Amino acid sequence: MKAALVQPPVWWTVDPPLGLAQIAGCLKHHGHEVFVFDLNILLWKDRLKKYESLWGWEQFHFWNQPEFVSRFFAEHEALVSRYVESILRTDAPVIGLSVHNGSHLAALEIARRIKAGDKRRKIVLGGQYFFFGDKVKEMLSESCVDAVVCGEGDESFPELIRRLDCSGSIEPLPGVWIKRAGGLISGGEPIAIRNLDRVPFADFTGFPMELYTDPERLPIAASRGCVWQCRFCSARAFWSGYRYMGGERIFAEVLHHRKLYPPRGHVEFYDITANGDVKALHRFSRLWIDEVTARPARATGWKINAIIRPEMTPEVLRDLRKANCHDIIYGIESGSPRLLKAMNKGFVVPVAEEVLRNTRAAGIVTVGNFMFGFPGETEEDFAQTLEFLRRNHASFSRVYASATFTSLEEKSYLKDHQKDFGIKEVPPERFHNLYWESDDGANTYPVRLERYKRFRALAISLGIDAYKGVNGSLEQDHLANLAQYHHYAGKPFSAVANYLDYLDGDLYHDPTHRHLAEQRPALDALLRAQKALTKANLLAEAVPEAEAIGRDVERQVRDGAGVASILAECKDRKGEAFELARFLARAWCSLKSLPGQSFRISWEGGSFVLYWSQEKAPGIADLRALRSRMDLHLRLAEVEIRRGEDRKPAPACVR
Ligand code: B12
Ligand code: SF4
Repeated sequence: MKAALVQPPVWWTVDPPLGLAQIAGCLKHHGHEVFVFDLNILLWKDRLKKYESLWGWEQFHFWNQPEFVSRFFAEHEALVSRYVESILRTDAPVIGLSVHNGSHLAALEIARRIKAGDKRRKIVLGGQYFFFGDKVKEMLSESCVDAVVCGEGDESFPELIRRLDCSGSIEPLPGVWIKRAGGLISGGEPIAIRNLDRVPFADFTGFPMELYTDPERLPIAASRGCVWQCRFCSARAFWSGYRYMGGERIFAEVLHHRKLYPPRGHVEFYDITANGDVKALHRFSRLWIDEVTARPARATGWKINAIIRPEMTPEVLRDLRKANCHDIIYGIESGSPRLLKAMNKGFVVPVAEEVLRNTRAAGIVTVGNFMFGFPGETEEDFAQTLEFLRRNHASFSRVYASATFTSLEEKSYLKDHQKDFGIKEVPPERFHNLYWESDDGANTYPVRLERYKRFRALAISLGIDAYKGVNGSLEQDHLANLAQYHHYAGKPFSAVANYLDYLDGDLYHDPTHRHLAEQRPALDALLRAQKALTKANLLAEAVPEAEAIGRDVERQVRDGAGVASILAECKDRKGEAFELARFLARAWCSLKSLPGQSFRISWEGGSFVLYWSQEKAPGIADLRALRSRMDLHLRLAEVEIRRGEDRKPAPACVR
């Protein structure tokens, strides 16, 4: 049977999406004809300039915003329609879309267009978005979706298609949800594949290989799951248990790709933990050493994610290197023994130091992942991490400082036990995986960002390569994230200032322009309030009962009075006292015009001070400066949108 497979945005652009290639391999193995459409890379290639940086992974969250995604599709309509027509032209009766966190809305946009083109096509969704099962009903309730495959699709999807071929309808199978008689039916729990040696090779034929940004690299996954259960990690929830391919099976797949793609001399292992079974990894290395000794032209560099364990002996590491293992990335996370324990990491510091030293000594690029602000991390713990880096700097070729510091990942132990870790409780609608803070307020996003920066600065000063992020600039992304954090924390001025700083480096970033535009009414109201308050403060010097008037006006506003009725009540107040009440009433009333905002005016040291949420309002000059920068940016954005085709950078006079 014919099947079309589609990768919607957003996925990264470095190499072909392995999940889709894996499904393609499985379908071909069962004799189906497969057509692949990596719309992620195709749309990335021809995206409008204002969406240029949207493929940076710290910005994936924009793809979870319905309004943003529909605008993106509307603005790329001609392109999308062309691809949808090509999908329809394959005549494939079944079309599978690979969905991840960040691509579910785009998947629906594409599915709707396919169904509108031909409603007989069966649309099946699969991918990591459905590993937990909680998103199934929502997605399946969309009329454009016919079925959802939960969990690993290697066996269930080919079986679904086989039955469709026989019976003409989609049947419920373990892991597969379908629609029937107006309801949703589950075929039962998904089955995790126990024997990975049985899984067919991933298939990259049909992917536009010339478009991926790394021309040398091919992905492979030789195991699923992890042997540990670190508190912050969601690996266990994604992949049950730890399953791995034998050395021979890994060898066979690497060799297969090596022969098919001679220019692609690097294999990237997407295993979360490639050394969960050191013997299998070692066996693969020995086979690969024999192969490249016999045929040096086949030499392939490769890279793995690994855990620190004593079985990574100098002998194993030397063999890995001989087999051309270039890089090993170890999850170190912290140099504090106390914190490593709290994280449930399965190693102790001395073993880490030894394994790192031996890895480097074997000639392997030795990389350490570090994270910041794990709940309970004190300045002393962090100092131990810095000390660990100093002490072991000669063992590190590179460090990856986690750009999300400590993220509360869905289904991680940490996310599910926030209270036990002293994370401040917030209503579910305010929950944010990045912007959480500790009960005592000592561990916040800015604090974590600060530690991240100090860590990177130390690494750089020690001559260690400090990784700079994927597809973009981490500094830029942090400004955007900091802006969102301030927005989240109810500090709109700081948010606006960060957005503006962000735009200085990424002038065309459409979502940021829109965030700023959303802030404008609030800024205008605040500007009016601040002006009125400045006048009130000038008068306050001459009015002894200023504070009492302030309280009186505040009470009246709280009771719902407007400027006119407040002034009517103040008739008996004369001259400056009356004027003071007038300006205070104006300030209050313009603030009241901001729905959903919290603010207060307090009397401090003989004058009135305006607070907007927790943020002290900036002075009038700062406000003007902000406004003029904002206007300039918005004007440029509008000009840019009008200019359409001509997308040359605007003159450099941004500020
Ligand atoms: C490559 C990768 C990345 C890349 C690219 C990801 C991207 N979104 O562009 C980068 C570096 C950008 C990245 C970033 C992040 N990642 Co990541 N990443 C991976 C990694 C290593 C490989 C993915 C892969 O190719 N797997 C192998 C293939 C074979 O599996 P698969 O895609 O799931 O395919 C199977 C099924 O899903 C299904 N299937 C897939 N497609 C289809 C289609 C159909 C039609 C059907 C029927 C079935 C089906 O069948 C396939 C075979 O069984 C995984 C770890 C892992 N081994 O999975 C983590 C992983 C996906 N990442 C993870 C995390 C936590 C992150 C980050 C949040 C990290 C961070 N703190 O910043 C970010 C967030 C990015 C995001 N919003 O998605 C988590 C969970 C992700 C999540 N969505 O919650 C994972 C599982 C690692 C872990 N901790 O367990 N990641
Ligand atoms: S070792 Fe890595 S993949 Fe395994 S549980 Fe810990 S953080 Fe997750």
